[in-house]
Amino acid sequence: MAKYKSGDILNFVLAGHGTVGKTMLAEAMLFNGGEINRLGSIDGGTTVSDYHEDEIERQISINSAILHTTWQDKKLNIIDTPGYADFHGEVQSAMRVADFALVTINTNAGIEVGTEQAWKAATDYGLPCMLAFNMLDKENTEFDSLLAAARKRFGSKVFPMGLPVNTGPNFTRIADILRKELHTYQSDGSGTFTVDKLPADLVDQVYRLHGELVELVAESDDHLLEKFFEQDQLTEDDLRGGMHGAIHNGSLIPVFPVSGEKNVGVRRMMDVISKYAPNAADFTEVRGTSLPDGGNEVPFQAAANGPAAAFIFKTVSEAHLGELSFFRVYSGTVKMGADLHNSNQGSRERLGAIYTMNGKKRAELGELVPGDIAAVVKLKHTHTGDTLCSADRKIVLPGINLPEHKVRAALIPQAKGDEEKISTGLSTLHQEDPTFVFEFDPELRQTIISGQGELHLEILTKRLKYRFHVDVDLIEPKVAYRETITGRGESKYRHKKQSGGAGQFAEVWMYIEPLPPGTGLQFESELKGMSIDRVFIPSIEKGVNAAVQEGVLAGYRCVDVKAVVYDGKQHPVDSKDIAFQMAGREAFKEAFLQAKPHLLEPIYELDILVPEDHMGDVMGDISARRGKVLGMDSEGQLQKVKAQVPLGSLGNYATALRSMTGGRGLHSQRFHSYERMPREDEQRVIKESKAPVEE
Ligand SMILES: Nc1nc2c(ncn2[C@@H]2O[C@H](COP(=O)(O)OP(=O)(O)OP(=O)(O)O)[C@@H](O)[C@H]2O)c(=O)[nH]1
Ligand SMILES: [Mg+2]
Repeated sequence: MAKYKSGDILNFVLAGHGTVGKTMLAEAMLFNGGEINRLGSIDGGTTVSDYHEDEIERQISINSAILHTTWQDKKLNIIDTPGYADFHGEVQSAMRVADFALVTINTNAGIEVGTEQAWKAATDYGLPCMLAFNMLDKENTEFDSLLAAARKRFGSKVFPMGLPVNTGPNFTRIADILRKELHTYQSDGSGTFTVDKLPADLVDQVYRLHGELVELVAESDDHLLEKFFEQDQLTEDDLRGGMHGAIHNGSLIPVFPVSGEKNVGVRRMMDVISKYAPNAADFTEVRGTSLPDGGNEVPFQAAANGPAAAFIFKTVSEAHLGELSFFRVYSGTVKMGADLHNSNQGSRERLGAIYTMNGKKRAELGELVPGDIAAVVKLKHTHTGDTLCSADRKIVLPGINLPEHKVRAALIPQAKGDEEKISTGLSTLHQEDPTFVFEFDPELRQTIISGQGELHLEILTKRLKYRFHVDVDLIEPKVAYRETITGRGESKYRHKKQSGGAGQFAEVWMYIEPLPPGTGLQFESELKGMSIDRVFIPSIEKGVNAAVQEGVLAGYRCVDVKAVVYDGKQHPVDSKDIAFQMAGREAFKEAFLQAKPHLLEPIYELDILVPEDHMGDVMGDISARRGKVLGMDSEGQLQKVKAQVPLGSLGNYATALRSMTGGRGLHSQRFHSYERMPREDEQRVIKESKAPVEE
């Protein structure tokens, strides 16, 4: 029998901007719950969460860590996510399986771009949120102004569950709004607190806030609201009874004043979470697409004794253990050895050993009820984002909201002959982490990998080295320019070869004209009379196609051109397919050069999120990159800039933006269109294309 019922399981994500103390807060929760007997530290590289080598070395979280502890007989499944923007995919996959988000904010820094990202990810999945105002043990923290800012940004439902009394290095005291009492925590990090009466100067404020909390909770539910109007208040029982629903439906967004590092306020936060936060039994209606009919998602009821459905939200490869697939059970009871169906791959999977994890520490688990999260080893065909289910009810659960790619690089093997190992490595890594993709671009003749940021790509190449034993370099990819024309061009090209062997003869008369953008190539014949045998038309077209692929000006594909053959000549013996191919190709090139040709460059559209005080730098940089700003909008306390920038001057924009804004800016980018290049840049590209190629 599973130890916990669905109603005893709470799944939540710790998310927020980078280095706001999420991992330390998780550490404090594990310590308070008795999972560890001392608090680790980031400096010492000893936290449960950040156990990977890269994380210890850089002192940031890179992977989300799946943790759990017990508090008041509830199982808290905590997913500690990285705040560094390159790893936002980890936040998305964690939110996908969580039931609520604990968005953590560094009280000194206020609402940051990572706070906004976390909030957006949570609301996109429809998750209720709570806020932890952290690091209150730092000098000069301003709890009140952050509270005001958060209410302005996230609404008046944002409500403090406590008021910090002595913020700063000696932070130990919090006035508790629900209980109307003063809690004084031990300063030794043990996390325990003593209870006292409120100090006289806080009584009024705390009682007033308690009253406001009652009103907020009453407003969350019609039945409670009626009672509230009748009695002009709620009983303490009604208040507590209503808290759960109010948090669940977003009518109350509790704020917890804490210091994770000093373990102050954390126990009380855990109390409130385990008593009132949404639990797995609140989500018995699960949506999925049934197979084989497909179509719209349909709701079905989760039941511990019903058919199984589980979602794989993360895959990691651990030394000595192999692939670990993290999953959440949505329906049915899942056991080791179970035969399940992978709906995404259409294959069968037998579950290996199931573990409940705390960072790298694992314990074997017999079975899992709906709502619980665990890891299973050595699945054969299952990847991140897949659904495993009973063969009697085949469904696909909704996938992960993957972030757009933000950086691209060309991957160059250091040694010849590694191509196959690299491609196996890349596909395995992509199956584990779908926020990066790779493809061989036949036009550029480069393997292009796209991901979330430079660090993301760097980590991937490190994984290629350690797991697949290949060394690669990342360089800036070539740019796929295009060639087109703005005028009409004509050519009468004669191809003639008589020296040695069989002769070749063909003459093609051709004109070309511009077509609207996005049309590509159109080839037509307006041949009249019998000057050229019709069997040669496909030969001419083949030649034109070859010229279009090879490019004329600088070796890039020609687009938006109509090529028309209207006359020509042939020879009774020497005219043949190859001769007309050659003539078609050269005629096109000649006509192209006369038709006012020019280069087009790919333009990318960017959405940039930055704090107001960095707007000047960001806008200046956009124009230095030959970009144009299309518009601005405020998004909470940040500015959102929409811009278009030529890919050729986009460089590593993610990194540039990070250094321009001290890590407070974010962007997303996508291809927008091809546009004409300025003359000067065009000449440079043409010149570079003529330069001898280094081998
Ligand atoms: N003073 C103080 N420092 C803290 C607190 N919590 C964390 N820190 C420090 O802040 C730094 C970042 O802490 P982490 O817990 O790694 O922050 P994080 O949000 O998990 O960071 P990422 O996962 O990399 O986004 C470390 O140096 C911690 O020691 C706190 O409550 N008070
Ligand atoms: Mg962390």
